[in-house]
Amino acid sequence: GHRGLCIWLTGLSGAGKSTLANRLEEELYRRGIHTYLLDGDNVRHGLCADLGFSEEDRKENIRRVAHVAGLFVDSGVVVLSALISPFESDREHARAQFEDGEFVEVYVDCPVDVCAARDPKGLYDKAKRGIISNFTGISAPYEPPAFADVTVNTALQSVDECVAKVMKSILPKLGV
Ligand code: GGZ
Repeated sequence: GHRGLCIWLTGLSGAGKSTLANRLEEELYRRGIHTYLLDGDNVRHGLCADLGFSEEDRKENIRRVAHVAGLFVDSGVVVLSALISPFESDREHARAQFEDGEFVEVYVDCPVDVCAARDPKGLYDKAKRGIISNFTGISAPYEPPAFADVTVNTALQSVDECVAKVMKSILPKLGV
């Protein structure tokens, strides 16, 4: 069997966290590794349905997801978390839930202009017009990670290249 692991993806809306997480799940599945994806979009419909986008609510969102991720990791599952998680302090709190080597922080880096040009859900447009407030990168902060274990740049690298780079760093930690 393999060890449990938390792969924590952080980055702006539209940076490619969900895309990367889904591709990583496929790669891990092919190797017989059991995964579970905790996606911001998804948990905010259930576990975190009562939370908005204030600093306090984002902090609570990350706390809950990190806690659930810890339960999964204890059971031997590889958890992928795909939350913007804009604050370093919250990401470090998440990291502190895990043993050394059980937490991999992946910075899904992409310039805000590129994310805003992609704008798959039209949210950047709404944020710029003031229809959505507290929008990360436009009207709310994002603190780039200082402690990322891996960084991928989705504006410069293909999805395949990003997947390969992350896989290279996590496979040794799985003991496979
Ligand atoms: C940021 C927002 C906001 C605001 C709605 N700010 O790209 P998406 O649409 O599908 O994913 C984003 C998601 C962010 O939720 P997270 O749980 O990842 O955020 S955090 O870690 O900061 O708690 C975006 C959508 O929700 N969305 N309003 N104001 N993103």
